[in-house]
Amino acid sequence: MKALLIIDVQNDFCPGGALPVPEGDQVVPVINGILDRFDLVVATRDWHPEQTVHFEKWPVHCVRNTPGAAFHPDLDISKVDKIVSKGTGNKDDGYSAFETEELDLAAWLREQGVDEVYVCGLATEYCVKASALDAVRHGFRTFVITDAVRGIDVHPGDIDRAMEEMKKAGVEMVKS
Ligand code: VGL
Ligand code: ZN
Repeated sequence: MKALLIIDVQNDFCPGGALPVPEGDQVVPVINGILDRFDLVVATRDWHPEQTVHFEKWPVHCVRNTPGAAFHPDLDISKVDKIVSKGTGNKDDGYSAFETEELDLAAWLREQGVDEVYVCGLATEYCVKASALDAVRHGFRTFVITDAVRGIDVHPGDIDRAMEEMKKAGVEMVKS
């Protein structure tokens, strides 16, 4: 069973948002076009409290229940089976979809019969990387859909380094 894990395709991570990922919105049509190929679709959302240590590193973004935290309006959430909120605590970054307060995602995916996890969304070197590395650690065959992710590259080369780190850990790179 194949699951698609859509990471944080939210307004604040798209151009015009509070923490824009360059071309972040360009993943939306790519993701919409592949949804039907998966047995299960999970979408995460960065869902921060108003105050968190995370905002010492980053501009305030994706505060829960604000327009910036909403999914990109063109993302087809009608085909999403489960929405997982992450970054909900105030003491850490909460980058990984596998470290949330509300759900043991690895256990839940396994219960559904999932053995392959395909990761897409934003941002490549933060939440996509953390989630893909955790998926491998939890024993899933793990893929990153390279044309359905975008990164920030705060320090030029961050995205490339993240791709290498994921490959070394056993993540496979595929195109949509
Ligand atoms: C993310 C930076 C801050 C992400 C979340 O979703 O990759 N990046 N918060
Ligand atoms: Zn965040």
